[in-house]
Amino acid sequence: MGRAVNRRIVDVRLVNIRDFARGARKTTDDRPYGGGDGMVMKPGPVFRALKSVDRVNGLSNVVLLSPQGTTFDQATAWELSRWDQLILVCGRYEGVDERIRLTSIDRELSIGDYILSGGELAAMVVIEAISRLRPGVLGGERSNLEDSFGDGLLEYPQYTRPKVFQGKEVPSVLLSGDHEKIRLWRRKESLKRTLERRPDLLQKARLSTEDKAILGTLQEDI
Ligand code: 4FV
Repeated sequence: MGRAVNRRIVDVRLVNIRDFARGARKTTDDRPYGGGDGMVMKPGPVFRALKSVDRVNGLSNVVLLSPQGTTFDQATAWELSRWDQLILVCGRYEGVDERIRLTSIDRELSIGDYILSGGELAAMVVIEAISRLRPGVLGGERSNLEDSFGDGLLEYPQYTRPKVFQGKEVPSVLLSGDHEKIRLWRRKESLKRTLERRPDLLQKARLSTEDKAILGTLQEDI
């Protein structure tokens, strides 16, 4: 990310919502109408902060990070990586006043079903996942298409030197130099791992005839 920012492939700017708060104490939160614990982010400071951002030729998307959003995934990362500008709104306290959603938000994203203290870490996750899909960010043209979820499956097991570690050997096929055998072994391992750990992904994955044949044999073995 540092290299991407230094090489101006990615530009990350911060807007402090408190700079748009009013009153002596520049409060950004208040008690929830209807009672209850915790505080809510006031709509005014967030609304004014959003208004202060110069939009890049209109192709900008305002994203609110919150547990109520659709779950962020690689497909969403690819989609958002095509935008020229993303404005990521990071909540605090119990969340932002609903009228921010109703007036200013294009989409809502969650990075997972757990509660953080603020949306900042979720925004950082989104920034990293999207930035590495921009051309020139990954060193040595490392293809991000081979990543996990690149084709909707979990990645195959990876090995490097030494050949034997803790008494465990690198699978001989990977030492064979037979690229077709290696491709097939990796595909089988990806399908096997996905079937065992994330069968839900198989519904969405783009599977070839060869994949379906391999899956057939794997399902027989179960
Ligand atoms: C969250 C998530 C998240 C909720 C209240 C911030 C917190 C606090 N954001 N994915 N999970 N946000 O937990 O995106 O304001």
